[in-house]
Amino acid sequence: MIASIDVDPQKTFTPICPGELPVSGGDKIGPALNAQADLASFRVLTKDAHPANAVWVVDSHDKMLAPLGYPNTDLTWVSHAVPGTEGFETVPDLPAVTDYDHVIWKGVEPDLHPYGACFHDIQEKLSTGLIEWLKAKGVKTVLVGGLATDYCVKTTALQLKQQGGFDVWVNLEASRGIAEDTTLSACAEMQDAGIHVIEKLEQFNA
Ligand code: VGL
Repeated sequence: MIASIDVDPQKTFTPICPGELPVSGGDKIGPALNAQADLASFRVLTKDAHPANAVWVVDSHDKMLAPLGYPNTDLTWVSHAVPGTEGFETVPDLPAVTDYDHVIWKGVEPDLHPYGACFHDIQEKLSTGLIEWLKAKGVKTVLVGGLATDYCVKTTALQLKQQGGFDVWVNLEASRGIAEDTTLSACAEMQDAGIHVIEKLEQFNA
C-alpha cells in the first residue's frame, strides 16, 4: 500500500507571504503533489500550526537561525504558519483539508518547533501518530513532497525511514528548498539513510 504525504505545503513557505519564510517556487508545487497522490491509496497532509508568541519568534529575517537553548526548539525563526492567517493556508491547487485521509498539525505548543511530522518534539519521544496511522492502514511505501526540502521534508522523510521502517521516496518535482547548499546536503543525507531521492515522479518505481 502506498501513501502520499504533502509536507507543510503552506503559503507561509511561498512568495505569497514574503514576510514569513518564502521559498522560491513554493507556490507552484500543488500540481506535482496532486500527480504523486494519484499513485497512492492514501493522502496525508501535514501543517505547521504555530502560536504567534512562540519562544523562537524573532522580528526580522537577519535575526533568524540563531541557536536557542530549549530542548525542543533549536533555532530562531520569524513568525510563520499562524492558524487563521494567510500563511497557514495550503498552496494553490491542493484539495480541501477535509478531502485528505489524514492531517497532522504540528508545532502548536509555544516551546515545540519540530521539523519532522512524526514527532511533536525534536527529541522524537512524543509521536504525532503519523507512523502508527500509516501502519494501521498497511502502508509500506511513502511518497513525500512539500516544503521545505532542507528542513521539514528532510526530517519527515528520515523519521519515516528510520523510525517507521517504510520504503521512502522523496519527489523533488513536488518539493522546494529554502537554500541551495542545505538542500543539496539534505538530499545527500536522505540518500545515505537509504531514501530514494528522485527528480521526477516518472522515476518512482516501487
Ligand atoms: C520549515 C523552517 C522553519 C519547513 C519550518 O517547513 O521546512 N522550515 N520552519
